[in-house]
Amino acid sequence: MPKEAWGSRLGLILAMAGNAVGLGNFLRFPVQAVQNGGGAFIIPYLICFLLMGIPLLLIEWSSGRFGGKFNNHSTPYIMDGMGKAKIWKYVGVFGIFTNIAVVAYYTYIESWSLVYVLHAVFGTFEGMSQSDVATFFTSYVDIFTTSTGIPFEAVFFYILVLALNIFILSKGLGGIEKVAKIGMPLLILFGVILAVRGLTLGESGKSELFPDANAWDGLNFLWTPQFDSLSNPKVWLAAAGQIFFTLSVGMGTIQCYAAYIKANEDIALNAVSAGFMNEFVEVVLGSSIVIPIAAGYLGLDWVLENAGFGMAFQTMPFLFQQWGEVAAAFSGVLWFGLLFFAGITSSLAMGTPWMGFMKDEFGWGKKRGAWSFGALALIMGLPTVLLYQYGVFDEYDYWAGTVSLVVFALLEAVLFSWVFGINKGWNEINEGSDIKIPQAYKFIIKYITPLLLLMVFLSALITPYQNEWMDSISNVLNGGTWVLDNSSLIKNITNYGLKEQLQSAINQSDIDFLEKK
Ligand code: LEU
Repeated sequence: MPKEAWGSRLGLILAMAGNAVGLGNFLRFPVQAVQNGGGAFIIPYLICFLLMGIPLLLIEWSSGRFGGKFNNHSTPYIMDGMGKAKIWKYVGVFGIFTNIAVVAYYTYIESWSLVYVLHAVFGTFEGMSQSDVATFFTSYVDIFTTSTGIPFEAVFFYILVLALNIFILSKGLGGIEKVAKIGMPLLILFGVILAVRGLTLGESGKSELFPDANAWDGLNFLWTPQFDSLSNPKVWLAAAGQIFFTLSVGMGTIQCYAAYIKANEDIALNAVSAGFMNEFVEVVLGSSIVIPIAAGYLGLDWVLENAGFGMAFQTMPFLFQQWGEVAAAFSGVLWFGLLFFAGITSSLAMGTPWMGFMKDEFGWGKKRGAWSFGALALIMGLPTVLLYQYGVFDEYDYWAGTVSLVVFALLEAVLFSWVFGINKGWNEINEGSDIKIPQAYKFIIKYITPLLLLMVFLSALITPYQNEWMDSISNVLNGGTWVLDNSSLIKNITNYGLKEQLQSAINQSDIDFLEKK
């Protein structure tokens, strides 16, 4: 029986929900939804949640609690205990590095949020034009605008946020639980207030410059289902990617949290509750803030053209100014405070696999575990801060935040159903459970989830030119060749750094065919 355990069921659910609810819910989801056709995205997204998200949650929660029974608290040890081959331990180690690479850039965004709370309070954005607000951000992260080549403010706050994470982690589960108990309710409260604003803004932001501004257009775009997207692999891949990222599956953080659940305690209901809580925050709150508020002032067309990660920091502070000085400060604190809480409850989770591993392998205590984690995160993270303009940040997001999650999820799904064995696995899921998971999930976990994960992985390998699947297939049927997109995994692995040269070497007639479409 593990000595350390969660203080209460509420604490556990809030910590697990805090792990899942993160920057992805507010920054990544709306952008993915807009870029993949709004209502066209939602159906594949929900199907991916049911067929991959829920099964992976059940796999991870039950694997974690199983490992905890043998006093294992880290993915290498938990996985090692589930399969005889030594390789599983190394798969677990691979999972740990995903966490460190994600936390490296994730805490950088966390630090922006904290800084922007302060700037909102001090009224930095007062009277700024939209382009001033946007420039404010670019010069914050820019190494070229400082004479030394080091963006000191950015580095300072990055290290401060890392230190805060180390401090909380060194307090152990109790510290994580406390932050989740404060952070999650506040996040939801802040989110609800902003969402009410988003949902009631209507046409009040209309101006001479933006006569089409209408928040309802943004909401309609997101919420009018379009079934034609169901045949487009591009949308499915984006939906699957968002599900992995938002639920924090495929990284091992859930296993490590679940390792501290007592052997006879429920996991089925807890896993499903935390998963649904994440979906509520993502689908309801995440889609009711940035998109309608931006559409309410700048119009849906602007949103469609400019939807991107930058909206949160480069546009929102300007839009808040439209509500007057006090309301702008207030909204800025709510919005960036919400992002900060969302971020920190997730980054803390990413510390636990490393700390658990050091504990299992070397018997390290919490302080040593937390400091060594912080040091690794700093070493990995400084390049994202100092070389932001060179795309280091995006590379981390691609390799750690996208590819690794799918690879790890596929391997753990195989381990659970085919090596550990679905019958044993199903018993683990149902042991002590407060709800009955439908029997169909036994079939889904064994066959459908691994198969879908394999398909996602293979499709990422061979993503066609400009992600145009239908056209590429018809090009091949017409005797052409399959032209890979630069975003395809194969290209990223083999042509790294040489993308342009190789791009120009591919068959021009195939490109012409695809571009004519
Ligand atoms: N689930 C988190 C989020 O939505 C991300 C994860 C990689 C920790 O932001």
